[in-house]
Amino acid sequence: MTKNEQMHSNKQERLKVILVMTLPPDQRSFLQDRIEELTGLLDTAGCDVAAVASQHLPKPITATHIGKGKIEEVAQLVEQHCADEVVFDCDLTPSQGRNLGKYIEVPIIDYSALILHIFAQNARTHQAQLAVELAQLEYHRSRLKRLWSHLDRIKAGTNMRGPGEKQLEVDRRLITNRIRDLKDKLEQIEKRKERAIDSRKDCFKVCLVGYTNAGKSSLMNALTNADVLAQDRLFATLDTRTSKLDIDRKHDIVLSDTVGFIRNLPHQLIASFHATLSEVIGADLLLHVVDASQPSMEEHIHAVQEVLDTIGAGKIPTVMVFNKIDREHSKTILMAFKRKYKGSVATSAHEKLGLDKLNEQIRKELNRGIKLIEVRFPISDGSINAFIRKNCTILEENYTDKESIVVIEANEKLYGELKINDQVKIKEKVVDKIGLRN
Ligand SMILES: Nc1nc2c(ncn2[C@@H]2O[C@H](COP(=O)(O)OP(=O)(O)OP(=O)(O)O)[C@@H](O)[C@H]2O)c(=O)[nH]1
Ligand SMILES: [Mg+2]
Repeated sequence: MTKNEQMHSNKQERLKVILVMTLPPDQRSFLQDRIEELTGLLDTAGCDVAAVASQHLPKPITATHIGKGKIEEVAQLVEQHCADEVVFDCDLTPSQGRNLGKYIEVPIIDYSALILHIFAQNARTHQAQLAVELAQLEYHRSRLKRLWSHLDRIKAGTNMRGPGEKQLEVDRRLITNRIRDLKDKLEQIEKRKERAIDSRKDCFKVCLVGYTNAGKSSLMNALTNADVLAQDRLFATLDTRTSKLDIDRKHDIVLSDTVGFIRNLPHQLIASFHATLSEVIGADLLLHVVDASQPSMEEHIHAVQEVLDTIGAGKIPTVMVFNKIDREHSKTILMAFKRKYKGSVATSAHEKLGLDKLNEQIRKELNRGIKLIEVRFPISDGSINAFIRKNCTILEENYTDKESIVVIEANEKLYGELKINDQVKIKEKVVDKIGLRN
């Protein structure tokens, strides 16, 4: 049984690890927060931190990331605590992993491997399992050499390849085939997902995003009757769930809950979770949920913004939601954050505080840029007629022999959709009448 399977199958048997922190000197003040976060991640992965070794080098050492003295210290800590693994707070190159392995006898796990392991542990649906397997294989493909290098020592001659190298080729081919297979399967799922998203194209799509454990799923449950899983566990949600948000008499609004983010989310995961993240990319509005009881909430906000930028969702209108305000936290800090992020809302999903304000803010965003427009379309075109009747507030209605002429209110989204239809002629009557219906 591999170590990962061992971690997975036997929850009672927890592993002891030595944690190595490598923050550069200018980030030293985050050390305690980062140790706590890593300890939380390791706890989720079924590991206990036996000891922490830190080194704050301005630039990592190319061959081993940390210096020789620190490696010796880590090796001693492993012996002293009979540790099962050494976990780094950062990513290691394959050669750094190999070099460190010469001095440290237990497995060495880097940050990406740890996050991938937790995702694998929590993947419940078929789609999430495929996406995690793909990310893990992409990660391992570049590290394959390490597994088989011991066989290379049995090389027969300079022109002959050792058994390790042949084995490596076989493994690489198997992995490449499996990766292709997984990508095909995920592409099929993505197509199905696109069709589902397309069927909601007339709806105003709101998506909960945020750092893992911020309370996105709890808010989803508090705002709708979706009944999604909310747990004090990192990456409890790895899929998307969408539910109707019944807060506006005219518009259909849907709310989606999705996978949480973390600092330095492995790029393999971002790529393989594309189908899941498509819900975020296609949203009209993001609710960026922040755990306001976390001292490092600003850092969390930046980490989430970074992921949003990476996936191309950085420019979607966003409402900041400072959640868990029932917990002890500094009111002055929260005030400063609310000032910085205009239109933000403070909530408690547990105590159901601030939910009306949040709904009001969503309605405001829905009506952002509302315009009063005159729309002319062929009287014979039933689909445009039906679209307008379903989605818009009609203020005036007239007819000629060939045309229907209606004066309607349309928000930016509806306006955009009408504008691309070449059967429709639009004349703006009043520009940007925000709050027209209030
Ligand atoms: N005190 C308090 N706890 C909350 C609140 N909202 C959520 N929690 C708790 O925070 C933990 C994480 O909540 P989730 O809703 O699962 O968080 P999430 O953002 O969906 O997390 P992931 O899916 O893992 O990314 C759970 O233990 C919740 O009970 C809140 O308003 N107040
Ligand atoms: Mg969740």
